[in-house]
Amino acid sequence: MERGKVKKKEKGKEPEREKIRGRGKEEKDKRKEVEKGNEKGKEEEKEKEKEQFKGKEEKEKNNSALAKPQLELPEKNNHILVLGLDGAGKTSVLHSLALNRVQHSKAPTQGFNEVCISTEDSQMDFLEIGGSEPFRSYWETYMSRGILLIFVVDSADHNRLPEAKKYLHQLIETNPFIPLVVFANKQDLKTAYHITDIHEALALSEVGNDRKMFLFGTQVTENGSEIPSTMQDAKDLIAHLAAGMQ
Ligand code: G3D
Ligand code: MG
Repeated sequence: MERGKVKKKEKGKEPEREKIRGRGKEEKDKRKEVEKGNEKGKEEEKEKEKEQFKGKEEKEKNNSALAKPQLELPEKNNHILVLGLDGAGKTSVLHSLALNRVQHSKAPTQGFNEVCISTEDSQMDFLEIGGSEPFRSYWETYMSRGILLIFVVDSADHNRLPEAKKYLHQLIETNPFIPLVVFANKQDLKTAYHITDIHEALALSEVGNDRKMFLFGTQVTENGSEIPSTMQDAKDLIAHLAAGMQ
């Protein structure tokens, strides 16, 4: 069984929004991704994509849903938030976690992406909020409602690490107990900082004694290849943490 749902709305001064949902199940040959683009100030669609995601026939069923800017902000309280500066690799990492296969993003996220990953034991609702300036104002709004924060950084983007650090610390100050999982992404790049340097650059020793904090080096390289074991480990941990926060 598979389902797809596209929802798009636009209103007033709100940023352009669009919502895409795609769900894949165990069927090996089926892959589905629905993607639409919409731009503020324009009434016409800018892009529309459909692609079938292939659900992996292992122990789990993967349901993925992506959303771009949408008028009605997701109201759920149990989101796993995926935040970080634009270009860090949030969407790529999310797609890859959902499919257990490397899947690069196709375009910068202009709003929100919701991705639901279901396993036999649990369901995880991820919410990625775009990392470019116009969307950062939404980050804090969601912090109080999130159950887990995944913060993604581009380990090779040395110049913007201070900015990433600033936002990360602003965010976690608003929610002293939310567990934090940091993805030091793009470890495949030669210039990428090692995770120990990322730990220091982001001042992760200062995230608070009462907070669970984990740091993973991740990479999303060749499309279609299996995700690295570190990412699988991260996914398992996220499922465990999320289950503990429900
Ligand atoms: P974002 O959602 O945080 O904004 P994206 O980031 O997932 O859209 O990724 C931004 C760019 O980084 C994309 O390239 C994507 O393919 C690339 N990328 C993501 N993860 C990795 C990684 O681990 N290693 C490398 N080398 N590249 C990665 P484009 O070219 O589309 O901008
Ligand atoms: Mg994105």
